[in-house]
Amino acid sequence: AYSEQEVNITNCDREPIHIIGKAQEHGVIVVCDLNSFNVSQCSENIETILGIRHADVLGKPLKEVLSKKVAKSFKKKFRNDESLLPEKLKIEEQKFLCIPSISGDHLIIDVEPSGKSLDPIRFQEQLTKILTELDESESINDMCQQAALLVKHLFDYDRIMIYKFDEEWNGEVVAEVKEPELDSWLGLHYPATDIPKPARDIFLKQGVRIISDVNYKASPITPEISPITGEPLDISNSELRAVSPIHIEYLQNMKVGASLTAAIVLNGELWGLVACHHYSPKFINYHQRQSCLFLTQVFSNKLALKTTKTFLENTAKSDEVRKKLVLQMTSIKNIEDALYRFDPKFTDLIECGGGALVMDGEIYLSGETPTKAEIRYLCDQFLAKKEVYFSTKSISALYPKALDFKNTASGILSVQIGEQDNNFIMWFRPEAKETVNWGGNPEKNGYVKDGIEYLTPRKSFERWTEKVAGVAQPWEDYDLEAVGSLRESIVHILVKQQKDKIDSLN
Ligand code: BLA
Repeated sequence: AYSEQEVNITNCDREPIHIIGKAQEHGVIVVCDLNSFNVSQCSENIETILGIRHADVLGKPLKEVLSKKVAKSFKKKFRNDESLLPEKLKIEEQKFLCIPSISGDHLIIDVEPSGKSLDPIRFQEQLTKILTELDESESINDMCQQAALLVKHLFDYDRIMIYKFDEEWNGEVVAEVKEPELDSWLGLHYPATDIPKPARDIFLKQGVRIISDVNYKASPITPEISPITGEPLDISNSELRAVSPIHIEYLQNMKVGASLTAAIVLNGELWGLVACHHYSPKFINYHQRQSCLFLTQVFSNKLALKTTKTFLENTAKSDEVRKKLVLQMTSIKNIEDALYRFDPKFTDLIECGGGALVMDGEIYLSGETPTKAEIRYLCDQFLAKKEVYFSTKSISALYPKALDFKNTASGILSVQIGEQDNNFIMWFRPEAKETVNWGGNPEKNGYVKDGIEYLTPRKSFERWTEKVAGVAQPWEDYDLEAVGSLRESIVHILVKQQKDKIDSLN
């Protein structure tokens, strides 16, 4: 069973947030049996929100608990295999929205205040604005900034961030729009543990989520165990699902009162989040959350287009350089001279700090590099045992001696030329230095409770900074592509030179 005590900062991935068994305070979770359409479980705040006694609803037909209309519509759509849509509900002049989702044999209904209904013309204006403004942005950075501005404009949270994941699920704040009195968090990084895998998985499915009041009292869903399955109920599709106590502490440490989070998805994977903070409670209604979902979907589509475009542009740029290098190699004959004595050099092929050619026992350097002795040692002790292509953004993680030259070569991309000889072409990238700091932030450094260290984002940031010693900007797939093409060209030229030599002897 679920126990808060068992979870601490070292095992976040194991917290079973999908069966948390509680609802946020601003709405009621009503669960019913999809066979009988009788209510099987319900959050206890039904008394305060809908004025219905909890004891009176269990086992009752859904139509008697909510309304005939709502129950009939869900039932009909479910039985016809149609997708279920939110239904309006009015109880004593108060307007609610019943938002359905399905979990196994259960229908889960989030009953929440419907808020002001949206004027359809204004709604359409909003969507058009989203489309045009994101369309006009030039780069991915620009698009992130535009998206943050749009979200600020639409929902007015105090701080809007676009948070981007790296390949290990650490994240960086890449765009921010905020109230002027707040410190900027732009450029700050956080470790993957701040958003554990279960939380990321739910985002991928659900897309958008609010925490309306960080200091709320979660309302238990009772009975705790589903009478239908005899197991805890998976409520991960419910937007009203209560929040992990660890994440609540995290937000409380930041003095955040409410949040809105939305997923940015690229090629089926979580690329990043729109993360919004408010410094007091804040509820945005279902329709507003749908607008936010629309925004992130438009954003995701544009992101896919821009990413493809960036790949093609970089590949084209490298290909220009590769063609010139080929021309130099075919006219000069001496391959190493052709690669590093003229303009362009092999280091112009991709973005790097420097590079080395290791050819027939000689080493030729270009740009910022480790010493020749260090490179020779690296080739003999490490690279010679690797595949033809080798790349890493942190060579020191695999070969600790490399920390000595982290300022020139934390990242290494190398190709072997010729299978037997130890001939290599290598590109280097220096350690990516973190330039942003928390200057002037008066916040404390996290705290310890019951022997467990809990984290504030500031502490997370410091932990991240320690972790990235000896780590360079990662190599992109277009870098690998460019290096692969160059190798093919060189092999081609070498084979031809060999053949010409043999022909001239005959
Ligand atoms: C969830 N952590 C989250 C979420 C975000 C972050 C955005 C999703 C919130 C939501 O569902 O609405 C992290 N938020 C950030 C970061 C920034 C921010 C990095 O604004 C930076 C500006 N959190 C920890 C540690 C643990 C942890 C150490 O820091 C684990 C022990 C857990 N985070 C945690 C859990 C959730 C979470 C369990 C899921 C909460 C839930 O959905 O119930």
